[in-house]
Amino acid sequence: MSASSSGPSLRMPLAELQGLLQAIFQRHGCSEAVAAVLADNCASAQRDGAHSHGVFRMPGYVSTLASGWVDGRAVPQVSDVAPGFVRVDARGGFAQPALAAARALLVEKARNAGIAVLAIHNSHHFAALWPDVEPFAEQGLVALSVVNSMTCVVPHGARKPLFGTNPIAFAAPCAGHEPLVFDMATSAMAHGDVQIAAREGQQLPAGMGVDADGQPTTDPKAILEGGALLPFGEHKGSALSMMVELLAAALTGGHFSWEFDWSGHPGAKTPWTGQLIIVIDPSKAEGDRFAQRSRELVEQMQAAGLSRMPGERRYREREVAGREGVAVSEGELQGLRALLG
Ligand code: NDP
Ligand code: PYC
Repeated sequence: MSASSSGPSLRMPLAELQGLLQAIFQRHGCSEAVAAVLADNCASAQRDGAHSHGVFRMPGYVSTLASGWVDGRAVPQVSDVAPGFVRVDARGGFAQPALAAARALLVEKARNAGIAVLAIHNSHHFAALWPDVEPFAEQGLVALSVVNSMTCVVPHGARKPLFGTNPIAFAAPCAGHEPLVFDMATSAMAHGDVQIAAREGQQLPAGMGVDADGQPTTDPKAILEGGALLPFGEHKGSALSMMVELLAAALTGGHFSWEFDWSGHPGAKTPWTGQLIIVIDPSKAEGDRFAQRSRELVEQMQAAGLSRMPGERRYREREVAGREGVAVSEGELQGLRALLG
């Protein structure tokens, strides 16, 4: 179900796509509440052209649910552990419903204390990370999140894979502008994009990964079948990936990327790890100036010659989708309907 190999693109209303995805999640064992959160997340990724985590992911969600690896009906347990700290046990369910359950308390704490941390463990994250942070910036807050995934990245200078693709997402308000958001894997490429390239028979740029013998390769199948990805930016991306393991797993009480064994659950695709979110109320430092300063930064970057901000491609896709509907190929739509059974 890749973005471009499955026939001409149709356009459908966001609500219709959400409804279809929600029905699929419920059909495959999710509670209504969990299905609604996941459907919103996945449809939003598709709307924004974040194809490695849009409807492309639905067969993976379904096979994981069928394998019994994840609990689609889990009710997260939220603990108010300190003035600036919330913990959530996702109880073997997905991370997004855990965040949804803790969101109001987290925002209240960030507004009271100036900063608050949300530590989620016993959770599965199979999605893009920006949907987890962007809404905080829409409320005038600054947010940073990290999540670790599954072993498929060789740390810089090491001989075998250990880290996950471990993304970092950041969002900040900006006056007169959509929130400034970036969301990036700490691997040279997201695993999802390697899968898409493999399905489409495309080669990758040099420097993305190694084959089963540890030799550099541009063949996505060689990376997926016994090989591994590399961190982006050599030792620098590797250090960030190490930080993600520490914050998302060691600090939250979740699993490191190599600590779970899904071999007894054929079809399982979702990493069973942890997630950390830090939310800051910038009004505590600069009154109402932060968003204006953020705007000044953007203007200076543009004056320096920058023609594209991180997040801008998604906002452009979102705007088109708002007018014309969300792009879904015929093949993808057929695949989704087949998942309804
Ligand atoms: P990309 O490399 O495509 O993009 C990374 C960031 O850089 C985005 O914010 C993007 O903005 C921005 N960007 C891209 N090109 C430019 C440019 N030329 N100039 C300025 N900014 C630019 O993302 P990745 O492939 O690293 O990650 C893809 C997705 O995979 C992410 O959503 C990530 O969360 C997800 N992921 C999830 C994992 C999980 O465990 N759940 C694991 C790993 C990845 P824009 O969005 O506008 O393109
Ligand atoms: O694309 O690297 C990835 C990924 C891992 C888990 C979910 N997405």
